[in-house]
Amino acid sequence: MEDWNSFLLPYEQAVDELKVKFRGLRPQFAIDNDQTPIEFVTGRVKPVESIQEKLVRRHIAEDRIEQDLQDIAGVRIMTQFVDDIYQVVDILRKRTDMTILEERDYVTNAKPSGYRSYHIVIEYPVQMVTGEKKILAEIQVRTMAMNFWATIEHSLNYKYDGVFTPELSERLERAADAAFKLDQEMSEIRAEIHDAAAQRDKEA
Ligand code: 0O2
Repeated sequence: MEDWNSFLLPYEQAVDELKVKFRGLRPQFAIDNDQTPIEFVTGRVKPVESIQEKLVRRHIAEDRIEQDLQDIAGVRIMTQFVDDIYQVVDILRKRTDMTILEERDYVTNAKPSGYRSYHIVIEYPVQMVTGEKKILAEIQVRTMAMNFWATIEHSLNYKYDGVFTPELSERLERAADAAFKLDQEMSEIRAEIHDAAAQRDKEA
């Protein structure tokens, strides 16, 4: 690639726009006093070094990068509860400012590492000075507990690449299961609180 800076410009624009759009959904829930399914939103453009590493690892030719590398623009939506993930996915499916190309449900089907998240690949139009440019972006929707695990596992994997013994991988996988159990417990607690509140209102 001759000029990474200009190549990455539409991706930077897309990440900035998507962050604003998804963050903007939060106050809309607050108006109706509804619990917002979106806790916080982050986004990043994949660093050039990671792009290059992924091109090699996935045997992608540089002239196929725009079609074959789906996560140069990446946005994460964090939720409180597992159910909220699917509520967010439904909201995204109804949007007319992006087209969903692919969905991967690693929430129900965790990766062998223990990783859980809902991945959505979208085609997103960015208005450049030269006209419209459609780019691919990946949206990852996950609970805060899933994010806690994935963030730490990712940084350990990156820092200590190649020294993961099977025993350490297994411990990380068990830690991911523990995070998921925490998610399930929080959902059950919420359900019980809802039931108790409904009962109290009925009796009042
Ligand atoms: P970064 O730094 O987050 O950008 P592949 O990349 O080949 O594994 P694929 O098919 O391209 O997989 O896409 P997939 O699996 O839907 O999404 C890949 C991205 O999901 C990763 O991007 C991570 O963000 C996240 N991810 C997937 N598996 C794991 C995992 O086991 N642990 C953690 N922490 N994150 C995971 P990158 O490019 O790896 O990294």
